[in-house]
Amino acid sequence: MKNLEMARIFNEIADMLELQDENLFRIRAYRRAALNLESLGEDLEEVVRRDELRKIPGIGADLALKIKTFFETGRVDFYEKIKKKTPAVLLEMITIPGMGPKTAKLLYSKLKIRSIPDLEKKARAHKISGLPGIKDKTEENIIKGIEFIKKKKGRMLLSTAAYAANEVLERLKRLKEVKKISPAGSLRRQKETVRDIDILVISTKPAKVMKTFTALPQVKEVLAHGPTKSGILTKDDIQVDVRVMEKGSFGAALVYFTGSKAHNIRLRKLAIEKGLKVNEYGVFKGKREKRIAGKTEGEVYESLGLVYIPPELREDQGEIEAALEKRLPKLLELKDIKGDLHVHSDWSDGRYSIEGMAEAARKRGYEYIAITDHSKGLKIAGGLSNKERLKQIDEIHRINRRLKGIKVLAGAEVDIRDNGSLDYSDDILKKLDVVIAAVHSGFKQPGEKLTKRIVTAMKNRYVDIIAHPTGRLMGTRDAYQIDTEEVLKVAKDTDTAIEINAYPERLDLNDIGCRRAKELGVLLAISTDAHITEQFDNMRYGVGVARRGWLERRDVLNTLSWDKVRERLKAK
Ligand code: DGT
Ligand code: CA
Repeated sequence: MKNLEMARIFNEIADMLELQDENLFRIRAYRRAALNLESLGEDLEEVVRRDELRKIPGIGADLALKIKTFFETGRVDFYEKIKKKTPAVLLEMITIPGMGPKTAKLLYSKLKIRSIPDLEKKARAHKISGLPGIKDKTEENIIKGIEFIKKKKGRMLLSTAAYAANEVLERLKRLKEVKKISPAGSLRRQKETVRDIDILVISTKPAKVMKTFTALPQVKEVLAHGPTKSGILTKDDIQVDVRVMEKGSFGAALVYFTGSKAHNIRLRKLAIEKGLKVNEYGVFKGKREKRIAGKTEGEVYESLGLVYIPPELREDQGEIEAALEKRLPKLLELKDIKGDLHVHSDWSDGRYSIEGMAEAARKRGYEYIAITDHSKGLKIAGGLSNKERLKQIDEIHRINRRLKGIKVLAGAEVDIRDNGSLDYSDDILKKLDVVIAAVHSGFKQPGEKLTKRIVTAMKNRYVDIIAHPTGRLMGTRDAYQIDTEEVLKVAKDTDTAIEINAYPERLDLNDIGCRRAKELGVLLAISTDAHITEQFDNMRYGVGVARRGWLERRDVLNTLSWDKVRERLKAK
């Protein structure tokens, strides 16, 4: 389908007309046409064939002719013509959030901007502030806008990737020609964001697999259709590549396509040192290149003198050395998790009752959950007043007498106020089984102040866990400027656990932070912060972070049974 391509051309024409200060109505006409093409329910080519283009809202005689010519000749002359006249960098510049055509043109002509990196360099060198017609904040906004674009460019959350991959995996698994199937790439390594999805299949009938894959209902566009490798774009614009290998190469291919690239490079070097050769087909020995491994990942690693390295560790961050010396950690697993220490109910901003959340947790095989509704300062999230809090504690005790098979802990997610004090007094805090404390305001404060607020909170003997310590929301908000090292050190000194918040946008503390926490001997708690029962499923992303941070069962608080958790918390 060429609908989106046509829409993109119209949108670009509108951009270029805007840069030329063209008539506003003309610009709007192109944008409106683009919008209507994007939401057209059928193949545009069909409409052309029926000669019904003028029936599409916003398509007049002129645009209809352009579309028709595009299908006949593969090009739109008007588009090619103004494109030649418009510097490409200007078109790129106006995609930066907050950068209008006026500013873009001014910077382009005054500073001779050649590319976005060039623009960034000049912004950072303060060449923009002070130019006539430029506002004070513009320079700062441009830097922020470029950062935002760079980060966002083509990466999705791990959870989005996992969901899209699963839809493809489930469909392909049903084929009898598919003997084995596995995700690879950054998705398999559980990286917090993923650019594209890689899937590996064993089959003796690759043509059949390729045909089914490229015709799946979720396909928007087939990017490549080859005999053993194809790529598609889903309707959500997610790229999925599927490769078919033969049985003898599956392990080697899985190692190769799981990556990371840095890890693969180290493996190849190691092979060369041993007089071997490793690639996606296997491990080969001698002049005649006899294959000595390839069927399983285990035998590939073994042939290189390594123990099996779990995908989450394959980042060339010391895992090769550890595998050579047989001192890899025995990584935490999802099944080690015994409960969830950060859960909301309809007493604050959750959707379900305490019993509803507890019941869902019990079905998952948990031994306990802590109900940690918000504190009074967080009014927008329905924070509980002192009186309501005391009432909730009583209610939880009552529920526990009724409920079988799961223990509900009376907890609270207590707001850390601006001066580091807590939103409830100690006589309330000491009545709670679990106290988690978190910053919910003043994200833009200087790092020193934010660090001090968290440190002060940790020094309170009743604070058990610091929730989402850096406050980041991927795609929306950067981590606040806290001194993580200082926070972790004080966590260790004060016997405070640090949360790995398993919300896909948060994953906070992140993998790097976890590894440092472990080095310092800080205990972590993996929590879902669930506001609905479905969000209990996010635990696996939290476990993914922990595994990428080299954590073992003993590093994680909620792998313990409640008795042991209570002992640990009481020790503070
Ligand atoms: P991303 O960016 O989230 O998609 O990350 P990956 O790791 O999935 O990267 P991708 O999709 O470009 O490639 C998948 C794997 O294929 C990668 O982890 C390692 C392997 N690979 C790709 N390109 C190269 C390469 O040039 N050399 C080596 N040794 N391996 C590569
Ligand atoms: Ca990938």
